[in-house]
Amino acid sequence: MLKREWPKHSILAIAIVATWLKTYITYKTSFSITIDNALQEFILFINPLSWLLFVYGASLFFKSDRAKNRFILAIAVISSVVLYANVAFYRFFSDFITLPLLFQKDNFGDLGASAAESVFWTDLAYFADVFVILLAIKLLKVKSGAIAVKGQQKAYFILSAAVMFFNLGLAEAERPQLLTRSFDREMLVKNIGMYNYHLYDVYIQSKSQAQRALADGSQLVEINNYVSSNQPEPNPDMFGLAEGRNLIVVTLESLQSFTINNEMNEETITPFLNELTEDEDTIYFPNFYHQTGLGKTSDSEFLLENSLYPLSGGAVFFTHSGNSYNSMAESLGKNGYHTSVQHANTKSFWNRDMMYASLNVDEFLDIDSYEIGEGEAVNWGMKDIPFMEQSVEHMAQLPQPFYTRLLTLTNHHPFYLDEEDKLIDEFDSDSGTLNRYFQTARYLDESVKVLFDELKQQGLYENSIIVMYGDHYGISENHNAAMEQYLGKEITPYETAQLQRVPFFVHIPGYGQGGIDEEIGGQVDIRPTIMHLMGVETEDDIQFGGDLFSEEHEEFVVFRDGRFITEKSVFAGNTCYDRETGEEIDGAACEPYIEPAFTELEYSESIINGDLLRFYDEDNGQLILSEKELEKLEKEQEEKEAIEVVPQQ
Ligand code: GP9
Ligand code: MN
Repeated sequence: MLKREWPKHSILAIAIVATWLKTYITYKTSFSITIDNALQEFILFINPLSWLLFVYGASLFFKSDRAKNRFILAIAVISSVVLYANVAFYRFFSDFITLPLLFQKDNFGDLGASAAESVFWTDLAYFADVFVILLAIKLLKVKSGAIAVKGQQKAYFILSAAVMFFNLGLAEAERPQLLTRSFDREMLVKNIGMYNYHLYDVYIQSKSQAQRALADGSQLVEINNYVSSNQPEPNPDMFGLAEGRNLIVVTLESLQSFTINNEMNEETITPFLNELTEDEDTIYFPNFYHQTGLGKTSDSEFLLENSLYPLSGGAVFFTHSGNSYNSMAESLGKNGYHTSVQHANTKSFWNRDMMYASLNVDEFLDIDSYEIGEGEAVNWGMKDIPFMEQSVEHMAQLPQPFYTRLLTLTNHHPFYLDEEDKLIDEFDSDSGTLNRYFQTARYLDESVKVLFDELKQQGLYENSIIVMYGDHYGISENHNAAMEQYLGKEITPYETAQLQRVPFFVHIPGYGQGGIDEEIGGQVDIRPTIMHLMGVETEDDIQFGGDLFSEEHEEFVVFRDGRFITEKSVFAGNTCYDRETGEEIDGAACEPYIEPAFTELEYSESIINGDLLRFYDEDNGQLILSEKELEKLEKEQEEKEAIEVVPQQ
């Protein structure tokens, strides 16, 4: 074998196969990547290939054998280092490396020391391909004159591109919108591979870094003026009503308002929540809208914590987790609250672990804080009922007063449920999704009842306030035909906009004056509404929402895609509708709001892209501007005054 002469590109071929197999074996042995079906396993198997074909293939451009081999070896070493760094990191943090993490290590303890502890000499196995290539170079007699003919090179790279598109195609089929929504590092590694994931990560991070570098504090002045002139005064009857109590915020996964106080084939969908709408300690908002974009649940969390709009493209939890924010968690934290989020899912999902650090959430109780017994998982993971039970157990251990957020999961697409948890029948349309949705919504309702019961049992109920909101729609427009059957009416752009209503409940034990509040609002209003109930002023905060209890609250809800709702109108599909009747009306009713809607979204977007809140001092509400920026502002002011003088002459 050693004597015979090997074909020209043997070293290249050996390198590709060796690194490919090593990477796959590493996936299987060193990370816990969940695989649900054969297709996912297949994608995982082929995903290292596209990158390896390209990068090793670059050796075809080298003229001498020596240079070519050195290049191949260098690539093998670099890719092994990248892979191994992830292995060592994963041992400690159960997560893959992402660039901002390398700069945010303060939040995550002493990275260096922990990394050193997770290194063993047997780890040399992760460099197995380097040794194989070295041996091959030393021992094999490869045919010389290794310059590839142009045609061959072309064929090679066409093949590499084909492999890449094949991989991406499969990934897209398995996980639609994988790159635009970029939910989870594990999902990315699983679908596009470790090496491509890092390229993608570098791209995303450098894009946001570039925008950040170009931004300066003076941009915040105009925004600050705009926001402060739009802040409604708190309602004195409600301000501080829940001061000092524990705050429990529940995210009702995919729950839309059409399920509340409604029936499906004569069965009640949400009996417990319906009861709450009539309860004297609860205020229920039926005209409340979600404002999320591609970041779905995480966007709703972003809106609620910051009262900023999420991004028009991508999930802000992923793209801007390194920014400065002035979150509700941070603010309540400063007011003596212990802050936490409880969610029985992997912590890297939606990049939550990173983002929560930026939002100053003290503690993230992720899947590792839950014991999932037999029969306690379905669909996306832990069932909501045991989740509620264990979350309340956690609460009993938390220092008080606490602010904790619970993220439910069972009422999530594709809405699967075990037989024993189906409390009502399926619906009878052509859409299995909608048919099952009623059952999972019913189950979610039951879990909320369990939450209330458990809180009472633990003695936590009286001294808490419970806020609940639907995060986004569960039934997309793909199911319009089935929805038409259920609602018994045609789904126009107006109806679609109205279907973006999600329930919003504020439950204050002992309040006694609850009821249905018809005020029109959106998720951007949650922060000021809650903060005022908790007795925290927000007049100096940079936030786009307003207190729903305030007499001055403006009824104007802007969706992330530019649609909007006002007291009189609904603007959707570029058409103006009467909000009450749904009839098309003269565009003049919507016209005055089109520009302001756009301005709000733009302002919010530039805060995020420029990381502008780093120029804002949340302790005194002052802007932090450099000398140069102050000069620039003064000059602008002078120019403005000069212009104003001209017409009077
Ligand atoms: C995942 C859960 C669901 O942790 O929040 O996310 P979604 O797909 O609804 O955005
Ligand atoms: Mn969700």
